[in-house]
Amino acid sequence: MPTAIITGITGQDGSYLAEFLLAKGYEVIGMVRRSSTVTFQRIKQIQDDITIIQGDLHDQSSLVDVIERYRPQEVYNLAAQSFVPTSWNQPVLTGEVTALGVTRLLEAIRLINPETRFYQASSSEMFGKVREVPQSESTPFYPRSPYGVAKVYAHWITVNYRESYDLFAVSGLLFNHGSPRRGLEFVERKICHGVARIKLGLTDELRLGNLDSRRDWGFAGDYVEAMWLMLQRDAAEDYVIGTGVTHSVRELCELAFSHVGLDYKDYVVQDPQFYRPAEVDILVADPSKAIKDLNWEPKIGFDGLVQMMVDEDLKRLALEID
Ligand code: NAP
Ligand code: G4F
Repeated sequence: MPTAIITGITGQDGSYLAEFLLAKGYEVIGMVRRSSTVTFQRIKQIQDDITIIQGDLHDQSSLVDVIERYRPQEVYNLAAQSFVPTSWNQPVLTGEVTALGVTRLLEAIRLINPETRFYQASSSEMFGKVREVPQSESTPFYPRSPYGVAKVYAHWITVNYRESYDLFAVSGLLFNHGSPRRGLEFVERKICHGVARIKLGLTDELRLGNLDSRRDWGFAGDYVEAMWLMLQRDAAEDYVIGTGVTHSVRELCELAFSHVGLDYKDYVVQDPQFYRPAEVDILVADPSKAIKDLNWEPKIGFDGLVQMMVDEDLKRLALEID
């Protein structure tokens, strides 16, 4: 039975990846940071099937301890300060966790178990002020936030450890992916959750920022399969993962509201507090390398994702009201 360690297992992607690896017969070890309250909401359905161990990307010795104890075949580094606006308020913390945390983990692997295969959760935010459309593995980076800058560092340190020490270390350049488990602060969940609250009469407005930026949104459950596929290859290479289709935040609003028979123009209020100091205007993936090498394709598109998220929030909120 292969052993995999997932950092960030309590997050959206961590929960889907853990379920995916359990179904493949892996022993799954989830690294979680200490907190004063339980953060296991997304993994409560599999808690008896996984092992939880404490560790923090800030703390080198905790990472050494995790690798030493389990000597895993695969490590998936999904942990990060992952919310872009927070990275302007907490740029040093974002650099410590999202950038330097990756070096700490790679050092632990290099020193203790260099046979471990390593996946780094890189981001389309690295393309930022895009140099070409669509974005592929060869598109130059131009990050627009401290988060994007930290992810560029994390990407290159992953490449550098591969080239310097011959580690099997890969960087997955993933475009936006959501799900009913997405954090409430990210725009697609904020909109779908807001639509459900409005439909159920719990509120009568939704305050958003820039409606004109465009993203390539897919379903998180599809994307964790691509992470695993990257680590099953003969050679370590980096891959862009996305749907190849882009939509504006406004289009997302139109679709989510119309799914429950409402018009977004009656409810959405633009609020300057949600504008960013520097925006990423358009992201759209060229996933052709992943389609060819990994035989990977997204199963759920934009419409299916938005409808699934609205329906799930309607169901959950209706139960809470009861
Ligand atoms: P998420 O839901 O925000 O989860 C982040 C995870 O990181 C949580 O489990 C969190 O733990 C953990 N974490 C934060 N700081 C930590 C620290 N110092 N030490 C250990 N763990 C820490 O993010 P996600 O959407 O699942 O994304 C997973 C990864 O993919 C992230 O690296 C993100 O930047 C990247 N990414 C995401 C997308 C996307 O669209 N979802 C696209 C490209 C790349 P707590 O539960 O304790 O907070
Ligand atoms: O949902 P967002 O906060 O996602 P963003 O900034 O694209 O980052 C997400 O995707 C990245 C991959 O590209 C990940 F690496 C990262 O960890 C995260 O998962 O914002 C999307 C767009 C932005 O242009 C933003 O300005 O939506 C716009 N937006 C408009 N109103 C809003 C809002 N974003 C948020 N969060 N909240 C709003 O009210």
